[in-house]
Amino acid sequence: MAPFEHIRLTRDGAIARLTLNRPARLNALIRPMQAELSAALDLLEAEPPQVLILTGEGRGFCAGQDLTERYPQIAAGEAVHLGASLTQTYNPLIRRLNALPCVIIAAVNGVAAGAGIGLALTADIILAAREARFLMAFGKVGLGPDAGVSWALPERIGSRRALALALTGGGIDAQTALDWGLVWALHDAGELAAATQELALVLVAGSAQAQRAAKQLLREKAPSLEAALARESACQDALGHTDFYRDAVLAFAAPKPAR
Ligand code: LHQ
Repeated sequence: MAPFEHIRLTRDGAIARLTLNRPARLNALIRPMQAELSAALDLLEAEPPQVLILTGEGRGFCAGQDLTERYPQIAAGEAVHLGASLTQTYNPLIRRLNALPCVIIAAVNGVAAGAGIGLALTADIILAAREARFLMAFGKVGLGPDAGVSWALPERIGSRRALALALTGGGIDAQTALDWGLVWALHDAGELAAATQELALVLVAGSAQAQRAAKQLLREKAPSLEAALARESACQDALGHTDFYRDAVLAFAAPKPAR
């Protein structure tokens, strides 16, 4: 689709695939890569696919921030301003991925560390290779969780587990991630891409409007049952006017010829 150096963005009908492409560094994030991700988001926002697959090239998904990027500054005794880096680059990326109306599948092909977990957590469905790991590497380098992890991880695995991981800087393997509900399904590494494509095809056969509505209803949790019921009613009211719903009801409930 577009010529990038550190990422790839391809599109096949209603399915787009965004691949982090710095395999020698386990797809660790550097500024030019973040700029490319921002340009990719411009394209995805202008023409949203129905399904976006987010994955990594090589044996890693994303090792988080590239720790060599700030080495010269730190080695020279200069101050680094991580807050500015977050507000200017990471936060907009996470915000924009979360705001995409399409279904996002993360195919976590290998290690996801630090901000790499944040990227994976922007997905609605996470598939993972059996060898994948989720490492809260922030703690190991003396940082707290960022890239939306402090918000999204407790929501998926519970606040106590998320806090223990943040405090220890530890990680979990793919099987634990599955057991804790972070991951939807595990696949052998060689089969992850095909399984992801298969799921994407199932999704594109469904109603994009209904998927968008489900995403909104479930991700932006209503503050009360009454608020949820009101939002559901408004949603169904709109979805009841779609061709998809009309065709499905006609196909299912039309009188069958007598046998
Ligand atoms: C890397 C990295 C890496 C550079 C592997 N950087 N080269 C922080 C600051 C600012 C703002 C925003 O947010 C953040 C949040 C964060 O993301 S903080 C967390 C940053 N990430 C890490 O601390 C992870 C560091 N990496 C590791 O601990 C290991 O590499 C893991 C456990 C991910 C993988 O271990 P292995 O499977 O044993 O692979 P490896 O260590 O041999 O890595 C392969 C290569 O990738 C290696 O390079 P080399 O030239 O020796 O082959 C690594 O240096 C490089 N690499 N992560 N983050």
